[in-house]
Amino acid sequence: MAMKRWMLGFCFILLAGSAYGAVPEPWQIGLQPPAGSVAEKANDLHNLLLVITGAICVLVLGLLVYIGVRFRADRNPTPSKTTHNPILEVVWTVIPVIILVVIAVPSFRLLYYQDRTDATDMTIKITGAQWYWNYEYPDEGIAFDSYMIDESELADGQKRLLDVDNPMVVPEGTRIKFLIVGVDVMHSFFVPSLGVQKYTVVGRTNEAWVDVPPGAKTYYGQCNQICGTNHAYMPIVIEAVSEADYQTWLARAKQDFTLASVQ
Ligand SMILES: [Cu+2]
Repeated sequence: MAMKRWMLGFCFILLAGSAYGAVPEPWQIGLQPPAGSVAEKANDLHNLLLVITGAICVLVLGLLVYIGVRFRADRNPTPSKTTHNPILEVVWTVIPVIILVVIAVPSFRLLYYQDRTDATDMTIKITGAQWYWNYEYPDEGIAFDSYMIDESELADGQKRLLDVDNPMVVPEGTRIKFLIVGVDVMHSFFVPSLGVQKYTVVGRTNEAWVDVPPGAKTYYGQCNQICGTNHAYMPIVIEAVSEADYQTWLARAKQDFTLASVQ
C-alpha cells in the first residue's frame, strides 16, 4: 500500500509537470514549457538526448546485471581467458561514434539557430550588476534598474524571490535581440521558458535573441551564475503585453526612465 501511494505521488508530480507556466514550481522535475522557437528547439534537443541517454543507461545496467548473474563464480567456475575480440572492439567504437554524430547534428543546428540575432524587431541591452538588472531600450532612449521586491513588501499574488519592481516589458509576438553585458562580476541572464541563458561579462557584449510568442504572459528567470551575497535575490521578470499596453507603458517609461538619469 505504501508503495502504491508513493507511485501515485510520483505520477501526480509527472502529470503536474505538464501544466506549469513560465515560472518555477515547487517539486517541479521537468523543464518549464517552452515559449518561442529557440526554447522549443532546445526542448526538442533535450527530449532527444533524454531518450538516447536513457536507452544507454538501460543497456549498460542490463548488461551489468546479466553479466553479474550469468557469469558469477558458482555458475561459471572456469572463466574465459579471452583478451581480445577485434570485431567487438570495432563495434563498441563505431556505435558510440554514430551516437555522437546523431547528437552533434541537432546540437550544431540549434547553436547556429541561436546565433542568428540579425532578424529581430527590437533590441534591449541587459546589464547584470551586484545585485540587480538594468534594462536599456536604446531605440526608445530609456533605461531602468530592476530590483527584487523584498518579501516584507510583496503585494497579493506577487511571487516571493521572483517578482521585481520594474519588469522588462515587451510587446507580445516580438523577436527581441538582447545585448548582454556586465559591470562587476559575472552574472548569467537566464529565462528558462524562453530558452535564453547568457553570461554577463565585463568588457564583452554577448548577444542572444528570443521570439516572445503571442499572448500576454509573464516569464520569470533568475541569475544563473553565483555572483556574491545576493545572487539569489536578483530575479528576472519579462512581461509580454499587447502592443497597445506596450505603447502605454512606453509613454510612461519615457517620463520615468530617461537615459539621462542613468550613468
Ligand atoms: Cu548571480
